[in-house]
Amino acid sequence: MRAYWFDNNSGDQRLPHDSGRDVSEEYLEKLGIKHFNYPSVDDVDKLAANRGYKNRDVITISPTSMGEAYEEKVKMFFNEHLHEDEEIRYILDGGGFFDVRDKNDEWVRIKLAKYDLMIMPAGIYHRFTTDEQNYTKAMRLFQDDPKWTPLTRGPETDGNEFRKEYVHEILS
Ligand code: KMT
Ligand code: NI
Repeated sequence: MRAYWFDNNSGDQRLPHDSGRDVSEEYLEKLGIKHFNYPSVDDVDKLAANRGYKNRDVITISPTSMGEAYEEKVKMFFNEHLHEDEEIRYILDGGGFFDVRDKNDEWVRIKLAKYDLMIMPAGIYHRFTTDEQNYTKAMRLFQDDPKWTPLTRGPETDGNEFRKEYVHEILS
C-alpha cells in the first residue's frame, strides 16, 4: 500500500497520477480508513469473524474475465460514490487504486497490491480503478445482504444520513 495525493492531470485513470506528495497512514486513519497486510487468509477470516462479516465473494476485474464489458466496468467503478455500509476489500492478486476524498475534498490515491486489506467507512466519497496491469482479483466482504449500491455523488448524497454521520463523527 502506498498513498499519495492524486495529480489531477488528465490522462487514463489507470496511470499512477502520482503528485509525488505522500499521504501518511495516520492521515488515512483520520479519514476513517484502516489498512492491513495479510499474507494469510486466516487473518482475513479472523477480522471477518470479529466484525460479524459472514459472507464474501471474489471478483476478478480484467479483460480476460469480463471481455467486452471490461472497459465499461472500469469506467463505472470510477464514478465518485458512497455506500451506506463500510466497504472491506482484500486484494488476492494484481492490484488497483482506490481514490478517496480528503478533508479538503481533494483526491487521495491509495495503491493496493496483493494481500492488502482496506476498510473504508460508510459515507466516504470514493472511486476505484484497475492500474496498468488491468488485473484486480479482490475479495469483497459483507455482513449479511450486501448493501453495495453505489450512490453517485450529488446534492442528495451530501444530505444522506450516512454521509452526514461520516462528516460529523470522523471528518470533524
Ligand atoms: C467499489 O465499491 O468501488 C468496488 O467495490 C470496486 C471493486 S472491488 C476492487
Ligand atoms: Ni465503492
